[in-house]
Amino acid sequence: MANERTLILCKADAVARGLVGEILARFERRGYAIAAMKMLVVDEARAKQHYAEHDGKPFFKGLVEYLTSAPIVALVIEGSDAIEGCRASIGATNPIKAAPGSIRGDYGQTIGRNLVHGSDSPDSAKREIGIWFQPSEIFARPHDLEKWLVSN
Ligand code: D4T
Repeated sequence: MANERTLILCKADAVARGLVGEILARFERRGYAIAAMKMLVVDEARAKQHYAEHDGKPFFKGLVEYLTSAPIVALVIEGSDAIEGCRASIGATNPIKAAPGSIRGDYGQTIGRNLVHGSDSPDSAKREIGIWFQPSEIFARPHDLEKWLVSN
């Protein structure tokens, strides 16, 4: 088990359809913490940088258009084995193949509108978090949770 941070994007369809709360609730209820979060409109350069590994593929242009088409919510999610765990919660890339109970399996129909992105490896997570967040925008997980549950 490793404490990991992963980059999550609630893409344009997730925001437009009002599913951000539902998506974040799933991560939080699994016990992962939100370490960073922002809503933004993505410019083409950042979208291309994020999806650089797919440059040249037939779906690349549509992917960049989709990511830049409307506001998204970007997050850093933290927890034990968060990279693999969040990928499991998100489900297979193509929603039609994603297991019921996963985000894509419950809310998605097509691969071109698959709602959420999650980093797929520690190297990707490091690279992607650097694209979307400054170090000063990322916060430590609360280790003093008791303080927020009890009032005096
Ligand atoms: P992301 O990166 O968005 O979390 O998706 P995955 O990690 O699950 O899948 P991916 O990197 O292989 O694909 C990135 C992105 O491209 C879209 N896509 C992918 C598409 O529109 N057509 C395709 O044939 C493929 C393979 C969907 C996700």
